[in-house]
Amino acid sequence: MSEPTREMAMLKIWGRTNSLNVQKALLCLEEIGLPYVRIDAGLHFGVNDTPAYRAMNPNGLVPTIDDDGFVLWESNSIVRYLAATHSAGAIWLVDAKQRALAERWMDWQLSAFIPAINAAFLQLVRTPPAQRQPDAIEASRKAGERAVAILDAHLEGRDWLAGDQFTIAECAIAPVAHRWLHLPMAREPRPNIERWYASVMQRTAAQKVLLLPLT
Ligand SMILES: N[C@@H](CCC(=O)N[C@@H](CS)C(=O)NCC(=O)O)C(=O)O
Repeated sequence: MSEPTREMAMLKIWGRTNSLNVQKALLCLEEIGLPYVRIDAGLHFGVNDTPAYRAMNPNGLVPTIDDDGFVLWESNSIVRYLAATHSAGAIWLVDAKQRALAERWMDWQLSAFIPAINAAFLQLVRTPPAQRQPDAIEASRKAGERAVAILDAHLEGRDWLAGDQFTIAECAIAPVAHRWLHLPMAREPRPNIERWYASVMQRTAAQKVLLLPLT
């Protein structure tokens, strides 16, 4: 007698759509074309402070995914897992050296890009004008400019961050670049980033995930 077959559960992702870390995972899911159910969580939605959520993700942060019982948190790890399991040879580069060059930008996004611009984002988008700290905004603006100068120089003469196509590097960097480019403050012109960002935004996945006001 043959074993009864079990339907795979659809992938679930917890996280609000205005979270940049959630956007990284959503961008990856949309690029891959994998069906998923998204559950609002974080900030005013709550959910991420419940015992049930913390049992999945002890950090109480978003995003978290559940892929048929396989639970994973940390947005870049989620991007790597989804791309490796569903997009080998496309957004997941199979060649180890090529992939390392893409993954480097994911690590740079976490360790350098977001730390540089986060204070400016929190001040300009999530802090009432009367409570803003101009010095904190200016320090973050300057740090952001130093970071994007590195990114802009890398994109000189390149269409994509690594290899010759949209990869996991874009999944991690594009939501942060989108945030930087839409912060209500003065910025230096960065022609290579602007050209690359325009290419990213021509893609249906990016239009679905990133065309939101900053909130
Ligand atoms: N390193 C984690 C950071 C996750 C994180 O900081 N998530 C933020 C949103 S971008 C969060 O959960 N904030 C609390 C909340 O939304 O309630 C990752 O990349 O997944």
